[in-house]
Amino acid sequence: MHFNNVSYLVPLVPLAAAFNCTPSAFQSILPSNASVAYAYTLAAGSTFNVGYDIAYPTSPQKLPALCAVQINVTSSPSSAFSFGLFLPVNWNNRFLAVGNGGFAGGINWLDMAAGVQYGFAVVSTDTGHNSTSGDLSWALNQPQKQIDWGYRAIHGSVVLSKQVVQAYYSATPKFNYYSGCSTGGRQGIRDIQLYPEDFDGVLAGAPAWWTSHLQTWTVKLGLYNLPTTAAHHIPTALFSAIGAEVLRQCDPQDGLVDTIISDPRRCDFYPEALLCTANVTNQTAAGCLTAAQIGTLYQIYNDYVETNQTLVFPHLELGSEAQWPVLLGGSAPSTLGYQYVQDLVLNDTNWSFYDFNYSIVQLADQIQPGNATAYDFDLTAFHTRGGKLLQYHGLADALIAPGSSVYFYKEVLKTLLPKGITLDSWYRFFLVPGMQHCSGTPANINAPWYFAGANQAGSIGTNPGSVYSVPGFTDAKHDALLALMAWVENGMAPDSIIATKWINDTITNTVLRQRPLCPYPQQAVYLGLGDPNEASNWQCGRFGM
Ligand SMILES: *[C@@H]1O[C@H](CO)[C@@H](O)[C@H](O)[C@H]1NC(C)=O
Ligand SMILES: *[C@@H]1O[C@H](CO)[C@@H](O)[C@H](O)[C@H]1NC(C)=O
Ligand SMILES: *[C@@H]1O[C@H](CO)[C@@H](O)[C@H](O)[C@H]1NC(C)=O
Ligand SMILES: *[C@@H]1O[C@H](CO)[C@@H](O)[C@H](O)[C@H]1NC(C)=O
Ligand SMILES: *[C@@H]1O[C@H](CO)[C@@H](O)[C@H](O)[C@H]1NC(C)=O
Ligand SMILES: *[C@@H]1O[C@H](CO)[C@@H](O)[C@H](O)[C@H]1NC(C)=O
Ligand SMILES: *[C@@H]1O[C@H](CO)[C@@H](O)[C@H](O)[C@H]1NC(C)=O
Ligand SMILES: *[C@@H]1O[C@H](CO)[C@@H](O)[C@H](O)[C@H]1NC(C)=O
Ligand SMILES: *[C@@H]1O[C@H](CO)[C@@H](O)[C@H](O)[C@H]1NC(C)=O
Ligand SMILES: *[C@@H]1O[C@H](CO)[C@@H](O)[C@H](O)[C@H]1NC(C)=O
Ligand SMILES: *[C@@H]1O[C@H](CO)[C@@H](O)[C@H](O)[C@H]1NC(C)=O
Ligand SMILES: [Ca+2]
Repeated sequence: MHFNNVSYLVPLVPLAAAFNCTPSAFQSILPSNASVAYAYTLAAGSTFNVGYDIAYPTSPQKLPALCAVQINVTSSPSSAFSFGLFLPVNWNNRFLAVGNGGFAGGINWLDMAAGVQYGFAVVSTDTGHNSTSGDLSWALNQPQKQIDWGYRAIHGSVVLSKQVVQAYYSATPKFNYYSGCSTGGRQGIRDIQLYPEDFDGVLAGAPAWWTSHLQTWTVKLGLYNLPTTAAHHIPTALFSAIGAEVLRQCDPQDGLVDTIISDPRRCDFYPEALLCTANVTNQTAAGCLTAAQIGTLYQIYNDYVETNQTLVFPHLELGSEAQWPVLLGGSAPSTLGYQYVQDLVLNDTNWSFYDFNYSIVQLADQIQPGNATAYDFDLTAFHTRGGKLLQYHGLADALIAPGSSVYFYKEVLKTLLPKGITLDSWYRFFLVPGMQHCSGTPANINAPWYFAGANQAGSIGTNPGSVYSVPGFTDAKHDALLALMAWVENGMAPDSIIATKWINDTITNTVLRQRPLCPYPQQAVYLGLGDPNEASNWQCGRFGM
């Protein structure tokens, strides 16, 4: 079936379920703090009707035959979380947990759908609240709900759903995996810090790991471009002109003019090329900036540092401009930033983001709301139990600066190398040139970005929920989750992952480009001959090493 061309995976052996897919059957195996909301079977080809889920409203289609279950768990006198499970009839003997995004309070049905299409028994939690990604009001004076969001709901649902899987199939999952991006990336990393036994392999994309700094930097970043009446404010209408100038200067600096900036950090960008000349009456038409606006550019492209160059949060990269409207385009910083300060740090919804200063970051560091920040760089326990961590981050991500992933990798390296633990055999990190936050690439960039990371299958193709893996390239060379499995199960470490770009991101169209992603600090180097849109004409390398 799904794994026919993936020889290292065992063939699917359909197991008879130990009991029927009914609420009472599941209830009978659960502890008293857990209650079954529903359990029913879906025939192959069905749509799972999500009903009302404000965070993940899309009902996945064309599912394999499965048992759908939702279970609620009381986690404290003032908190509860819920989780959904898809238990396929044709089970691949493996367990997968998928993560969330932002502050979304809901079950990630689309990522579950991609997981169950492979044959995984798959779980997702609502993280203990009910909200859209950008609405943090649920957290005000709710420390227990914050803890559910921070780490308890993911761990609790993993522990309980492993028990459910074991009972339902009368078999222990052979391997346990995790895949998540953004908050999902944080959830995976936080979980292996606190509970190293939970997973054999973790795929963590664009991790929002540095919560106390990331959310506060989000305020700082928004403020760079505010108020909208100020001379230094850059209207969103000018972002594309900035992006075009960055591309003009930085694309060739990696040696190949191909609309892709392979390594933005090696570009010596000269923002003054954007300065308006005399007598410009319409800046949008001229696509130019004033000196004050260029000052804002310098802030955006530079790290947020405090006294003595103390790093608070890394900068956005050159080439991220197309996604700037999300955090830099409004008349206020993103709610992901200022509501975090209001609802989780200060407990004061009257606080004005214009009063932001560094003491807020220090307070957030001290309180650590929900203990969400994944700041334990000592991953020894996860390494020792044989875990594998595969991390990635898009270089055109303007929601979470990719430098925060680089920083995390280096902190783990600095922590473990002196203890005699090298990373290469169990932890690799891939930067993705031209990819935005977790998925996608601007239409004029067309960078290969698809490798079946979290959120990706659900954002491509028609019939949401029906897509999984990399259609046409269902193997460990192209699919990051299969690459992780090959690493965990067969010791085949990913020396590269080939990312794919279809024309117009439509999987029924032809492939426009494929290119390898490389383990940090390597990058893909064009061999100088042949079609640069073919992955085989590239190799991973490192200038000067
Ligand atoms: C389970 O939780 C969901 C979401 O909070 C709620 O809608 C549902 O009524 C709950 N079901 C039970 C049986 O408690
Ligand atoms: C639910 O109850 C079980 C068994 O008593 C306990 O081990 C578990 O920690 C509880 N879960 C939560 C989230 O409180
Ligand atoms: C979530 O809240 C909305 C109101 O904002 C409500 O209509 C819906 O039923 C809630 N969903 C769950 C699962 O509790
Ligand atoms: C700008 O406009 C002024 C007034 O119309 C004119 O004197 C001047 O020559 C113009 N400068 C340029 C560079 O076109
Ligand atoms: C400025 O130029 C833009 C883009 O050409 C155009 O859409 C806009 O209407 C112009 N504004 C004014 C005030 O003429
Ligand atoms: C900055 O560095 C100087 C020189 O090392 C030191 O005296 C001072 O205390 C530092 N200030 C802060 C705020 O860390
Ligand atoms: C806000 O409330 C939390 C408990 O929910 C507490 O830990 C924190 O210290 C409070 N913040 C301030 C600034 O008092
Ligand atoms: C916010 O301000 C309003 C009006 O001044 C006041 O009634 C309210 O108590 C304040 N809320 C907090 C959390 O300080
Ligand atoms: C920083 O902000 C806090 C909270 O608004 C305020 O109490 C404090 O005085 C500010 N500190 C400085 C140095 O401005
Ligand atoms: C937060 O997590 C750390 C481990 O990362 C732990 O040492 C600490 O006790 C936790 N703090 C709270 C308040 O739970
Ligand atoms: C891609 O999208 C563009 C713009 O919508 C359209 O003009 C073009 O025909 C599409 N190409 C294909 C192959 O679908
Ligand atoms: Ca280039």
